[in-house]
Amino acid sequence: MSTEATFGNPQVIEEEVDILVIGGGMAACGCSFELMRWIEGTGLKVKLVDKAAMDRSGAVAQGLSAINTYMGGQDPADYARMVANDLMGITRDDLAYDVGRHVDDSVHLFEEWGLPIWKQPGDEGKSLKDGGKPVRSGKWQIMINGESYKVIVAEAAKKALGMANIQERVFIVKLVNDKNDPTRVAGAVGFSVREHKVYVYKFKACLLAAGGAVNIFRPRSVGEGTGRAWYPVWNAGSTYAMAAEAGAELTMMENRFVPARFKDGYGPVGAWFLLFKAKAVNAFGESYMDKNKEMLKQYPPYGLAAVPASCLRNHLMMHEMKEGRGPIYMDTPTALAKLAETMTPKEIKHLEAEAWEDFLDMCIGQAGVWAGENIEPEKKASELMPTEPYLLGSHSGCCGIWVSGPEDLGAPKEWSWGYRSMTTIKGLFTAGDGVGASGHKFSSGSHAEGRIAAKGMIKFALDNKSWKPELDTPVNELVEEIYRPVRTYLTHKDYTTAIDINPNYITPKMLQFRLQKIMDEYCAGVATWYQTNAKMLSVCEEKLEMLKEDALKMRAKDLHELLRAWENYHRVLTAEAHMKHIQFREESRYPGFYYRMDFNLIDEKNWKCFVNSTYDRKAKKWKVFKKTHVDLVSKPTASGH
Ligand code: SFD
Ligand code: AMP
Repeated sequence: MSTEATFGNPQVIEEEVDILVIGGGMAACGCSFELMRWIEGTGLKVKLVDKAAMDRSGAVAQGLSAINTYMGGQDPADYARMVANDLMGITRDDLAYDVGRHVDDSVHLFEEWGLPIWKQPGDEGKSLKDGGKPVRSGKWQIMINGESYKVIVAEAAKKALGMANIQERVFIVKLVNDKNDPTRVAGAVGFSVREHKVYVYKFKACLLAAGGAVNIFRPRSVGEGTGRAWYPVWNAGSTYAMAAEAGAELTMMENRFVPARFKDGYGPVGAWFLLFKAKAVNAFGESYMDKNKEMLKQYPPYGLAAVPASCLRNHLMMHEMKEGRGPIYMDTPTALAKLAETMTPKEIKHLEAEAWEDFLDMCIGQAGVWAGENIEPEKKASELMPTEPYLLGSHSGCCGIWVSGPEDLGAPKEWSWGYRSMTTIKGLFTAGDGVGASGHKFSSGSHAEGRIAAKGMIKFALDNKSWKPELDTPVNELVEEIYRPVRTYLTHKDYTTAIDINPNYITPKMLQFRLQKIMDEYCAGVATWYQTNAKMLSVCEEKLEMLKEDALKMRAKDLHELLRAWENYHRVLTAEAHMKHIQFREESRYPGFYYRMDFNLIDEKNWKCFVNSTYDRKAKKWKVFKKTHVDLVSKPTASGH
């Protein structure tokens, strides 16, 4: 019999390292770079595994046109206050402050590695580190020529790690707990998306930084646009699902981000609002932020915030749409005309080029929409639209995993348990989209947070140097589980003449449609204008239970479908966590992101708290509970925190 690896008979590769980095995005690149700074002489072995190719993997794949978190001399406590305000008061100020005090160093490194950062006239050629003044689009954001941002950041990480310690195109399916201690992780298992190989890693510590969750809700894009989304479609909830299954405590999974975006292409709006000073208007040219500002008074911090929270901006916008005054437009012609008032014709041409470059640097599809619809932004306004919901912890959202924070910021003792960035499961660390209750890190903050986690991981690995990981499940069982969709396909494929139609299995694509429909219609998606209630949520719960059962019957006719099958499995579990948290929090904390119509208010007395949860992998049950929130930066003090 041949021993050659085939589709149904993968080669199994087992490897033991000290530290495994799962993901190759901003957080993972930051972590890798920092790990290698401290590792010399320790004898620790590191490996990074990414489902894609690091040069273009993750949210920064297409590039970005701004770095949204850069202090540049501002107080990290002010930053932590902004984060809390934008996320309606419930964030971990200790985590946000820690990112704030470290983030600039990452940005300085990006520039040193070759990322072009816009400078004020006269400061061109002077680096940020040497006092060069950046072009700020907003209080915290700086402009970059960022088409190759990810390539630059990945190059530094790859150089630090060495290619021998990097495994690309391997999708990690699950973490494996330790045989002798269920509160500890000992390994991770995944498969190659190019070859018939299953990889089994054992380790002392691991960073789980596989991004946020996209395509859980039915997207607005249909037909030929299907697959177009704002956040990267390859962020499939792996971080949250794998952490939950390993037993880690999640936090704020009810939170989501519904970005207002340029319609159909999902082009980001930040540069238009902040750099070009454009206004968003209803169909009659009225600014809804001015017109509806009284509506802000009923929400904390009761009109006191300098900039209303992202969800509240949506809330005011949707009011116009629901009242019949849509579509909503970004008034690009007025903004550009105003800026052009004091410009020479050459400068005006440059300004128009910048408007295009904003999209060409990070969302080429939107430039495609402009070209396809004959939109010249200086002449014609563009429609804006609130998108389908996204789950993430690094952008303007804060769902994620509950982690150990810094010890020196006066946070409650129980927010810190020895190793910074470790989850409630021993040896399991996270960063970027993985860390809950502290959004607005963006690309730079995620990189910085990866670096912060690296130090905690080195400490943990050294403190446990003689410890040997032992998997709680035999390797052959793990391999069987991962290849189940393949077996299902091979066993049943000849039952019918059309391989997509078969009573014995469901295709990953169909399962994804089903998940998206359930979430859209019952869990406050676009179908119901982001509204739900307890009754709808219990229907959602029941349907998700059945979907979870059927998920075990997904088929994989090739390696690509095997990837899709496991991505969907992660999506279903993440969606379930989201639904359970929304069900538990009996208020509408994020108007404009979602509404519990049966509790359509913010209840500061009962719900100014974190909502956390754990998942029991064996019983397949969630436990959801409150956790006390403590404000660490509510009032500015002389020391800044
Ligand atoms: O315009 C597995 N972001 C912006 N940040 C900024 O600083 N400025 C901007 O301009 C930003 N904008 C923006 C942004 C993102 C997107 C998509 C657009 C516009 C269109 C946000 C940042 O990009 C984001 O905060 C960080 O990238 C988050 O970092 P991180 O590391 O948490 O996630 P990642 O970079 O997506 O990386 C995830 C990695 O995991 C891999 N992966 N590997 C193995 N097994 C699995 N099961 C895996 N699942 C995933 C991925 O391949 C990837 O390497 S704007 O909107 O404001
Ligand atoms: P976006 O392009 O919407 O992802 O936003 C990029 C950055 O700009 C983020 O830091 C946002 O919080 C910020 N931002 C976007 N729109 C506004 C706005 N209208 N007012 C203030 N900040 C904004």
